[in-house]
Amino acid sequence: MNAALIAAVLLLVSLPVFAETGSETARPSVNGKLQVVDGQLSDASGKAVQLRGVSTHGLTWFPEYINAHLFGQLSDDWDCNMIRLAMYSEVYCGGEKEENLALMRQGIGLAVEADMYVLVDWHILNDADPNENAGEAIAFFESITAEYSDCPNLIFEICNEPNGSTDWGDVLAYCDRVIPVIRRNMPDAVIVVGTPDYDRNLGDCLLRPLPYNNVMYVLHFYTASHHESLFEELNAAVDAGLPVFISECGISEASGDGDLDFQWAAKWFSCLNEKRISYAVWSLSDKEESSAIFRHGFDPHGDIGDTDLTPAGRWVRELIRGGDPEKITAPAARSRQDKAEKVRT
Ligand code: IDC
Repeated sequence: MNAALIAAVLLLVSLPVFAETGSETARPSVNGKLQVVDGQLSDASGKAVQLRGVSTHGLTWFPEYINAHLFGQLSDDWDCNMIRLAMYSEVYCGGEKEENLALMRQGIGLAVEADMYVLVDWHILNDADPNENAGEAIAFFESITAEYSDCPNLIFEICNEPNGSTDWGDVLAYCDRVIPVIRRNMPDAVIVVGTPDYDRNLGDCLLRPLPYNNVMYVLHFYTASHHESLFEELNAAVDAGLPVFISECGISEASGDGDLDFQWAAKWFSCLNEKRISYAVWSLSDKEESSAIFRHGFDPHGDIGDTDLTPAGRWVRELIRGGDPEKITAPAARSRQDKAEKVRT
């Protein structure tokens, strides 16, 4: 057999494997504009898709991470088909609007170049109720949707994590102000909406769903903190037909630091893969906290080598590349080197 024939036979043998595992990665250039069909995120033709990617840390805290070489590696080498751009509303509204806007625009442009979907995140956190800065949010979404109205890559996350005393009624009121603004410029864009208690309460959304098409409800989990009850919250909501989107999750504790829990990570991500639920993992940074993907001191303009990754980063890369969550090798505990690094700094 000559080489070309061998290659053709190998290709034929491998095709059914791809079809069976559904490991093909949806891309904006191929799959086009997204929509929600029967509770499932789907492509322009109505085919179910799962987006897998990472979330930046606060844009202005890690601005160097918004660069073409890094985004290119995430897309090509990690197989990310989505990136989330986390723009802290408190920082934006607190006087750093221009810096944030510039990084947001740059990030969107680079995501488009790298053929990834991009989640535009209005990252409320200490501003616990999205209504607090709703005026700024409306102006922001109005200008971004006017600017990118023809771009199929964009998904809008209109409030990161409502918390404190904010209830679903408050979020609904905010949605009624913001969603029509987005819809004027982009009538079909997918919009994902934060839920009360730091995106951990889907029950009220089931009782009072939003009166808009192409919206999804957000749940966030951190595998070293969130186990049975939140896992059940997700499963019950999805089984009841609610479109759920995991715009942020981690394999650390909810603080973004502390222990990693790979066993619960396997359970959570197996469930997401099985149900084709999209997710972005926190965070694309080298901050000295266990959820960071990169070791402290990583040069974000350089090539990503294995030793640049933290234990979380190594696991997450295999996950996004399509590894079976139950089979990805997990380090037994934080390595001595990690602990030493932590003590030194
Ligand atoms: C955390 C960061 C941490 C930062 C803190 C406050 O990891 O470095 O000091 O925010 O800005 C969330 C939030 C996300 C948190 C993350 C981890 O959406 O902003 O980032 N987390 O605590 N929800 C649950 C966990």
